[in-house]
Amino acid sequence: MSRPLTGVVPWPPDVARRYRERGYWAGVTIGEAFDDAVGLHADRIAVVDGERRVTYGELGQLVDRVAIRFAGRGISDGERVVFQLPNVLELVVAYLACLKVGAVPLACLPAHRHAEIGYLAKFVEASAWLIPDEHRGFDYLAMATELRPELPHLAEVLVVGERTVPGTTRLADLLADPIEESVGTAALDTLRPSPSDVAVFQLSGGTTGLPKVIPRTHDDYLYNSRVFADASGFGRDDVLLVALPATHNFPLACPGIQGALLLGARVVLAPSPDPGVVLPLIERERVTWIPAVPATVIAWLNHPRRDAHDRRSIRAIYVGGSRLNPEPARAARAAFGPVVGQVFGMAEGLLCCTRPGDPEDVVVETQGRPVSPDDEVRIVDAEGHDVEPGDVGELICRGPYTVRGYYKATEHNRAAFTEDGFYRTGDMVRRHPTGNLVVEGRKKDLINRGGEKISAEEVENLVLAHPAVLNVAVVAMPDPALGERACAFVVPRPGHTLTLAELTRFLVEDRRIAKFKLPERLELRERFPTTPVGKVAKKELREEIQRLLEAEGASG
Ligand code: OOB
Repeated sequence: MSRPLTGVVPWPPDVARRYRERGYWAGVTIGEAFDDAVGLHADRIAVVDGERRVTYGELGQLVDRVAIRFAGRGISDGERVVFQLPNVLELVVAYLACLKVGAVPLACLPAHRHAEIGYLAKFVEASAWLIPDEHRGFDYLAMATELRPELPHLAEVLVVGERTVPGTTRLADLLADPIEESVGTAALDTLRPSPSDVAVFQLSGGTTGLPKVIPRTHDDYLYNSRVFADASGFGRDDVLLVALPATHNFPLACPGIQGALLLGARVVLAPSPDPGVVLPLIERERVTWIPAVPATVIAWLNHPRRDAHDRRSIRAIYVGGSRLNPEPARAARAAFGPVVGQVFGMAEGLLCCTRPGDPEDVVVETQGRPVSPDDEVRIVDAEGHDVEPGDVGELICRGPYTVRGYYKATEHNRAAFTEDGFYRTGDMVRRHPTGNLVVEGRKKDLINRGGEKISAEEVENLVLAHPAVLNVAVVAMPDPALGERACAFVVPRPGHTLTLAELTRFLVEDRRIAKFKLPERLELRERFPTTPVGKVAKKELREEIQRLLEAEGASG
């Protein structure tokens, strides 16, 4: 029997009952749903990774073999596993293996470094960590060796690749372990988690000093994939291209790898979203369906060899993660055709998308509408009252796949959720006359760098530790390619100064944060503008950097 994790906020019993009665929560685990797909589609190709192609039958076997070995090492039954793999077959296998035995993947990214992993692995008390030996020039084994003494719960470091260091195990060697398979398979049945258990820990874009962990249950996350597949017209004959980091909620579960593999569809893994990688792959694999962020779609649009590759197989390019403005949306539809749609989603739950066949204007001007009939969305003012129809307000939401609280965050949950369980998204939206939502901005203090979310407070806390810094404010500055990048305004200590190069060195070498969080511009000031209550007036700083950039653009 599985033991439920403490620190998870459940849905109220009457609400849970309703979701079950209405069939949203099917009462099966993601592992069982995957097994059903294996049974139905054994000979179809499930995953393509470079030259490797595996059928559902083969994938099912691989997953079971890894699941048995994981269980044999205590990686089961609510234990947490840090996932930090690039887009490779082993990630898919290990993910499904965890879900089968009730181990909970923590959806970290290869870009995370000592600061993020050190904090998160400790916070969730992870007992295992999955890494490549090396990826994009970074030595993950060295990071593991360094962090390990700080992580008392960490029993296993599993490596995809050739190299190991003492205390780490190659995933391939684990598979070679001789164990009685029949014993193992019987064990799998006893390890099956409950559908209401946490299946996966997703990560919040984050607006606070420390990243927040989002518990997604088998019931709700399975529904997340299925209902998004329905709304966006994804089916078993689709070929999904995964070029975004695979553990992110969008490529993982909307409908993502998970949705595709429950339906008998095919997943094609791409090592990066670069047009030089993606465009030939679309042609070779006859890709039909692509989750993308605006920045990558714009890069594909502008690629000189864009039209050199056959892409007539594409039926859908869903763009989201950050705002796709109407102008690039029109350009994308002009280049790729009416296959381009929009998605506005969040790791906390709620998913909105435009629908196949929606009129051009709706697809270009809105971010879609909720995918479940039981998604409850409200647009409210600062007092929590509904705004007038068509006015801008904060989006709050609840529903059958939107969490009721972050993991082990009682204090923060009081602010992030209303008393009646709505999640305060921090996104400022308005309702389009068609009923769709238009994202107009946000209230939360983060920078959205081409879909990668940077918590301003998190970076500020790190910058403040620099000896030359008296005060800091990190704000978004507009960027033509990524939408936004981070700019750090700094008030130096008297007699000190600071350069961007030194700040970068400090954050990378001393504080060891993920590179995408680095401020990309530094502005020194003697003091900051303040609001009437004495807080740093970030709005003014954002306007200031925007004016500066415009002036530089005009003169340059
Ligand atoms: C997706 O998930 P997260 O958790 O990385 O980020 C969620 C936040 C939203 O609250 C919003 O601020 C922003 O990202 N966002 C958008 C957007 N899609 C997401 N802002 C403007 N326009 C959009 N289309 O980003 C995510 C999760 C599932 C599917 C797609 C994206």
